[in-house]
Amino acid sequence: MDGRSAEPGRDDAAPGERGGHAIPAMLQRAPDNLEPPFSALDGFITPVDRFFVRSHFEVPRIDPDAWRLSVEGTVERPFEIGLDELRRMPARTQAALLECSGNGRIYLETTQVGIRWGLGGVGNAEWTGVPLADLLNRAGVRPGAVEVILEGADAGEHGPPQHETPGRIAYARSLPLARAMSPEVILAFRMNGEDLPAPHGRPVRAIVPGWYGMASVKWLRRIVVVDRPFHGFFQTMEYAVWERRDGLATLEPVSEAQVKAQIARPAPHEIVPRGTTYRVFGAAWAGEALVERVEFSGDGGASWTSARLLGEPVRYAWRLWECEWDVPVQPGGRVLMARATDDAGRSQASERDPDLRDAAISHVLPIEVEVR
Ligand SMILES: Nc1nc2c(c(=O)[nH]1)N[C@H]1C(S)=C(S)[C@@H](COP(=O)(O)O)O[C@H]1N2
Ligand SMILES: [Mo]
Repeated sequence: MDGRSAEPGRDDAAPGERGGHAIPAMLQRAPDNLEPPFSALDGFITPVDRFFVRSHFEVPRIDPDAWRLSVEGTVERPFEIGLDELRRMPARTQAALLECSGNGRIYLETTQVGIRWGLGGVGNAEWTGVPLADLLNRAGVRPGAVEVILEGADAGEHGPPQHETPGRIAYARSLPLARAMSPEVILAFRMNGEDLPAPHGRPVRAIVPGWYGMASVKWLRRIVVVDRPFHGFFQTMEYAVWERRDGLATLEPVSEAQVKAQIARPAPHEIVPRGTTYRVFGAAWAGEALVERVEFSGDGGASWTSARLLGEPVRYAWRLWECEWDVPVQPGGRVLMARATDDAGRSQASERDPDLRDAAISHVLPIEVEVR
């Protein structure tokens, strides 16, 4: 058997993806958090039924006809807008990757509180929506504004005892004003050409391309322009990392996604036939930058070869890649690795940086397979 033919839909496809079906794993129920197997990767766009779901609270029930989004705070002309009016505004369609900042958490050794993602907390979809800047300009941002808070309609009490919230809080995240004003930050109502599905934010969610998924607030209900930094739960207690400045550690909200390559096939713990040539296949992404290079190692990082980048570069989306691996004749466990570098020369770290807490898992991951 040759690894080249290890494609979903073929008879020799990895378990869990036979016939092209990739059954997402339920990582948590109520709220449902779903992780499809990353090994089912088979194209540039992730179909909706294979797109991971990360929700902190139950999906809010929203009647699209009654839905209103308010734009308020440090603005000249606060207003509300409904779905029909939003859909009539000039929209743009763009591919963008979402990676949960906890994607890959099973590779961390520390005791963690977050959801235990494997490699599947990432997807690449095509989103259609209206630039946030167009709504902010209509409201007229007042001088002194520094951030824009995006608030979802989902709410609840949250976290283990050491993280208790002050009663019910809504899911909310802020963006620096300059980022909120950039044209690719959109309020999306379509995903891969369909109306946005309920688990992904129906009727309208934000898409903040190049940032980790937590910034792309689902089920939008309020946009609040503020004249001081927001220190909400989801950018302090969670989704925040330590930065060192002048020898002092300061907690900063997680923002831009870091450069990263993942191996889709072979899947972790897949049995690979010895002495064959296996077509290793995966995806790489680089936040707001472009992927410049992907390297592959079949021997736990001792030696590296360049992978082929497939297709064309698309900013904010992932880039598929492949690499031939001469599988050793000697049976036994092997550790595979992939490492990406972006066009600013940034590369993945080989060791985990503990300042990143349980977020932004972008160091080189060891993928164990069995050669037989
Ligand atoms: N309102 C709201 N928006 C949210 C979340 C949430 O729980 N509530 N989760 C965030 C996180 S952590 C991620 S990774 C992405 C996941 O988007 P998806 O479920 O469409 O994949 O949504 C973000 N937006
Ligand atoms: Mo996330």
